[in-house]
Amino acid sequence: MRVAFLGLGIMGQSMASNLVKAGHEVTVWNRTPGKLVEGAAVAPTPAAATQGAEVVWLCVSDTDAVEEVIFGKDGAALSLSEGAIIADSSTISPSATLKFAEKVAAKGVAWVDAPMTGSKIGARDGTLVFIVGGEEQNIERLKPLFAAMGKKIFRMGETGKGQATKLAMNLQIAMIYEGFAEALTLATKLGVDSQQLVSLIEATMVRSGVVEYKAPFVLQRDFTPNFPLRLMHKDIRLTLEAAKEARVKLPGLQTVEEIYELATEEGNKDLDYAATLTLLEKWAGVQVKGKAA
Ligand code: NA7
Repeated sequence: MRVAFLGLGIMGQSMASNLVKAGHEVTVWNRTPGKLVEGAAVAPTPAAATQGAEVVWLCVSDTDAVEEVIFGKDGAALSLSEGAIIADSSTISPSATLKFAEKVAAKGVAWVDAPMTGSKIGARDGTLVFIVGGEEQNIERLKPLFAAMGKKIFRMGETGKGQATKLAMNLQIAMIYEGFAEALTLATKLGVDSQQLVSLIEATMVRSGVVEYKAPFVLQRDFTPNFPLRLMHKDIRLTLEAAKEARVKLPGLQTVEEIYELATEEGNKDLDYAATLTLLEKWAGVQVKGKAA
């Protein structure tokens, strides 16, 4: 398929590369020039990349970035062909997604929201899980592309439902991790060995995919970003906004948001979100240690 891929960040660069490897004809664009994908053509603007594309795949930071890339100066909307599909793997506002979809529908273009989970390793290995909203027939057309970048697709309903579900998923990731970080901090302060605590967690119903994934990094104090704190913070804010629009109260997440705010003030926004632990450690006057540390 002819694909314009817009946004070559941590996730987008690997995703576009996997599309090329699967034999698709890919033209890439990134706001900051110089990011390349072997085997893909490079366009100077989103509009130029979109010329003649059957699918425009987006993977940029946030709602404003999606708006700019599609509807801004030299945006993709200027050269969308009738019958094209926009697939958006950025995590953005569900209500803004509906507005954007309505705008491009006037040009005969469909919008599929396709945020994903699986972090940079999943993007690199083509094992992402896509959480998708849109018409079944459009998702069907995108299947070869999904297959090149991921291992599973969950269709959650019409356009917008992918983003809504992604927020509900990240809400849990953020809160489960904070629970783990608080438990580690308290246990360390009370003199419990953190490696032993992790072994116990893994042997009991307290275990979770989040802890299983994060514990080895945390115990080695490796906070290099798999999923940067700034992006999780963005998702937490999006979730709180969506909850406000829907008149849903999320008091637990509200508190977690304050921790992210403070972690950002501490200068940790570009570390992995696991680095929120360091704030708890600072308050408690302890440092969690693993066997290897
Ligand atoms: P990164 O690595 O922070 O990459 C973000 C990308 O978005 C990168 O290509 C940026 O371009 C681009 N970006 C950011 N703002 C804009 C604007 N205003 N216009 C155009 N392009 C922009 O994020 P990830 O790849 O980890 O994640 C991407 C999304 O997937 C995000 O929603 C996550 O929550 C999930 P730059 O190179 O800075 O010029």
